[in-house]
Amino acid sequence: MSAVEDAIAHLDQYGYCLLPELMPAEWARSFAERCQELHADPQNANKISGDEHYETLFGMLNLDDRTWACASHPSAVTVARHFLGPKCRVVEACSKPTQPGAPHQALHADSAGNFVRVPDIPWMINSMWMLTDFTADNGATAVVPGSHRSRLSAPPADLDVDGPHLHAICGTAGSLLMWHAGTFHMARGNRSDTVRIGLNVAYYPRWFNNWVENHHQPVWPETFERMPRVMQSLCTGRRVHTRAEAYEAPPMAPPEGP
Ligand SMILES: O=C(O)CCC(=O)C(=O)O
Repeated sequence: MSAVEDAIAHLDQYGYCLLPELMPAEWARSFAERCQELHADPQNANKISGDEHYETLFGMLNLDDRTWACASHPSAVTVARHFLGPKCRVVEACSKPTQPGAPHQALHADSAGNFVRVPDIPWMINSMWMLTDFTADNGATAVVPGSHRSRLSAPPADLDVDGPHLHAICGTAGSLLMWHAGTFHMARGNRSDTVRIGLNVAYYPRWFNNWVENHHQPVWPETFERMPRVMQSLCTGRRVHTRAEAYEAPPMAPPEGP
């Protein structure tokens, strides 16, 4: 089996897979440095959520073209298409630094909050490019293997995040972690003295209503124009500047009962 076929089989069985060293480590580390500058730029403040420990900068497809090389990497796309179909798309890419002193992120599944019971087919394949080395001490993403088969939209409240169910997925800069959205996961706390930076790229099937993720940024028309064909073929959503233009309006509150 090829490395990608192995990765697909692993993701199918355990809910995640690791593709080590897909990009040169120095390339990834230099991209990580740029991510830090983008987080510090006041022009991007309206695209950032989180706090001083763990920030998410949305809209990376518009902010740094290296994002495209990650999002359209043939191994990543092969895995995403295997689970979501040939027409799946890249909907968002974000930079996620975990600062020294950060506590564990809350354990969660992705884009599952609107399901009463999650479907038994994948509704999203998520991914994390390690732009710095990921270690158990500096905030590596941790997963609960097999939890994608639970059909739960959120982890059981009593699951001990410091117990044996959580596996820290470690790798050198340039490696790629991919997971089924139903796999319970979190960024571990950062007990080291260096920042951990990941580039998160989210793949969705076209039937999914991406309005549910309320920070996602659309691909700008001028970004789309500059993209190579392979990246354009993965960005088939509306090319606009604001979320209001990209996604349908939030639903109205249900009418009062009699
Ligand atoms: O930053 C991480 O390691 C985890 C990211 C995450 O939980 C997510 O993108 O849903």
